[in-house]
Amino acid sequence: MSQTILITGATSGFGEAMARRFAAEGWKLIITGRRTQRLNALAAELSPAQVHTATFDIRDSKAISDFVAALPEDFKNIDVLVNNAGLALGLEPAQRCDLDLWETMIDTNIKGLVAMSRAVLPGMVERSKGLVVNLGSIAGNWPYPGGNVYGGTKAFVKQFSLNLRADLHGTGVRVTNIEPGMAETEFSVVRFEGDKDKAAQVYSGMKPLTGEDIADIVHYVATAPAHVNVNRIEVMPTAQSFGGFPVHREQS
Ligand code: NDP
Ligand code: 8X3
Repeated sequence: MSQTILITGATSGFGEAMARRFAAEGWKLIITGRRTQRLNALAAELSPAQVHTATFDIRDSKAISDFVAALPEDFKNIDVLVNNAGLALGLEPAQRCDLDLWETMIDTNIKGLVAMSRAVLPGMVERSKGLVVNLGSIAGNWPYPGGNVYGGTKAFVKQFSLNLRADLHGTGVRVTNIEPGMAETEFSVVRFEGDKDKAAQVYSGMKPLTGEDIADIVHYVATAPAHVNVNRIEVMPTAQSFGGFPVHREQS
């Protein structure tokens, strides 16, 4: 019998690539996002794969619980939940940031992910089977200028993932945090409020990760034997590494 994967944020980037990958491997898909047309187009493209689509804003916790309660019988037993929907907004230093943008990141990357996990976990625990894959980021491990609240949300996602493991001890339910570096999706277009040229500059002259790279990793984690729990995977493009610590020197 084919397994069921729920992927949030499947209208572009990682989520869309995961949907294609898991459909090709014969999984049943539940795909979500705010852009209905894109979800429908993806479902049509993936036919004859069994795909259930749902349009809602991940920041709306009532919409999440209603969505999970109303899942069709065929899709109720979720084997894998990928908490992928998320975003970065801006790259300004903290003292100049727009508080609304900070709150949007917190509501989406933290509160949305937490609410979806809370809605799906009871079924997994009842069935003694399941996997939650969270999309963290290198930004949750390493500070960088302008990363402020985005990095803070991803540090939350990492620690929440590890704490879920502690709570789920003995239930058979697995949890993995995926922590990618630079990947070319719509991520930077969103971060720079639709400025495609500015977004393209981020990846200019280097080979970034792709949605397919992340889909490969998630597929590996999801198909590892039931006794194997991958706690965390941090992955970067080869062209990206680490810098030193900047020192501010006083003029003499
Ligand atoms: P994209 O912008 O391409 O995709 C983001 C997805 O999230 C879209 O499908 C979008 O759907 C969905 N989403 C955003 N806000 C909401 C919302 N309020 N309600 C419902 N869905 C929402 O970016 P990526 O694929 O790159 O990002 C996926 C995840 O990976 C994010 O959590 C991101 O932080 C993380 N990540 C990305 C990296 C990168 O460099 N690209 C690196 C490390 C982590 P819609 O707009 O239709 O609602
Ligand atoms: C996205 C990667 O380095 O832009 O999470 O924060 S980075």
